Amino acid sequence: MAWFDKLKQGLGKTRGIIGANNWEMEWDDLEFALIAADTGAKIAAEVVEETKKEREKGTNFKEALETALLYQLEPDRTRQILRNVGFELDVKRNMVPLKGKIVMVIGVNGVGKTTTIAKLTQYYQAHSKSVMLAAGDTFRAAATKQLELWGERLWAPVITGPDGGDPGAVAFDAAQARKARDFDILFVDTAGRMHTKHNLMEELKKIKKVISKADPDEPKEVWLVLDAVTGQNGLSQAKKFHEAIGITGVIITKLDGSAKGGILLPIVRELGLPIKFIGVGEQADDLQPYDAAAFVHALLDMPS
Ligand SMILES: Nc1nc2c(ncn2[C@@H]2O[C@H](COP(=O)(O)OP(=O)(O)O)[C@@H](O)[C@H]2O)c(=O)[nH]1
Ligand SMILES: [Mg+2]
Repeated sequence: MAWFDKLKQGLGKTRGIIGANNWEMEWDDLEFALIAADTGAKIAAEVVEETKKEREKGTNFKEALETALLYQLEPDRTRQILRNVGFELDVKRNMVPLKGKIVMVIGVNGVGKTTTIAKLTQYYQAHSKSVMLAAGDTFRAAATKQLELWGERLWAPVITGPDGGDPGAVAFDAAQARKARDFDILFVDTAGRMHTKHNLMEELKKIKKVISKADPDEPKEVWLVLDAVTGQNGLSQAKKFHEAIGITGVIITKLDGSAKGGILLPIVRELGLPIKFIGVGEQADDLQPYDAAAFVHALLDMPS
C-alpha cells in the first residue's frame, strides 16, 4: 500500500470523528471533534474560527476546513502563498536537510526510536549519504541487538558497547568513528527509560555533552520521536524533552494506526517545533518527509 493510503487509512478514525461523511456540520460538533482528535481546546477553537471565516467567503465546508488546518500546520505563510498561486512544492524529491553530521534520537520507551533510525538510514542512503549508527540504548539487552540487525540489513556500521554500559561512552566512540571514517551521518539511538537510580533527562544531557567533546559543535540535531497514539500526552513529553535537552525536530510515528492525528497541530503551533518525518508502518520504507498539505489531504480524504 502506498504511504499516502496507509496514512489515509490510519487517519480514517480521526476523519470519522471530524465527520468526513457529512461535510457540513455544526460548529460545536467540529470543535468537539477536533478536541477528540487531540488538537487541544485552544487550537480547536482557532480552527473553527478560521473555517468560519473561509465559509463566509463562500468556500465550501471541506475546503474551508482544509485552509484552516493548513494555516495551523504550515505557519510558513510563503509556502501557503506559493500554493495559492498554483506553485506546487515537491518535498518528496528534495532531501530533508540536516544541519550537521550527528543526529541524536530521543523519546520515551516504545515510541519507535530504533525503528525510525532504521527508516532514516534507508532514507538518507537513498539520497547518497553514508550512515553510521550508535547503539546508545544500553539499558535494554535486546536494544543493541535490534539496532545491529537493522545495521546488517542496511549495510550501516553500528558502534556498540557492553549491555548496561555507559551510553555516553558509546556515543563518544561513535562520534570519533564517524569523523575518522568520514561518514556523512551518525544517528545515535538512546534509551527511553533508565534504571531508577538514573534520571533519563540527565543521562541524555550527558550524552549530548560527551558527543560535543568528541566532535565540537555536534550534535546539531536532536530529534524527538513521538507516538501519535499517545495523543496529548505526547505534547507534555515534547515540552519536557525540549526544556531539558533542546529539540531541533520531531518525528511522529504510528500515524498508520492512530485516531489522534491532531497532535501535530499543537506541536507545530504551540511548541514551534518543526516536524521532520512521519512514520506510517513498521518497515524500513514506512517513513515520509513531513508535508503539511499531504497530511491535511489524507485527513480530509482529498486527492494527494
Ligand atoms: N504501526 C507502526 N508501528 C511502528 C511504527 N514505528 C515503530 N513501530 C513499532 O513500534 C514498536 C516499538 O518500536 P521501537 O523502535 O523498538 O521503539 P523504541 O523503544 O522507541 O526504540 C515496534 O514494534 C515497531 O515495529 C510506525 O510508524 N507504525
Ligand atoms: Mg529502541
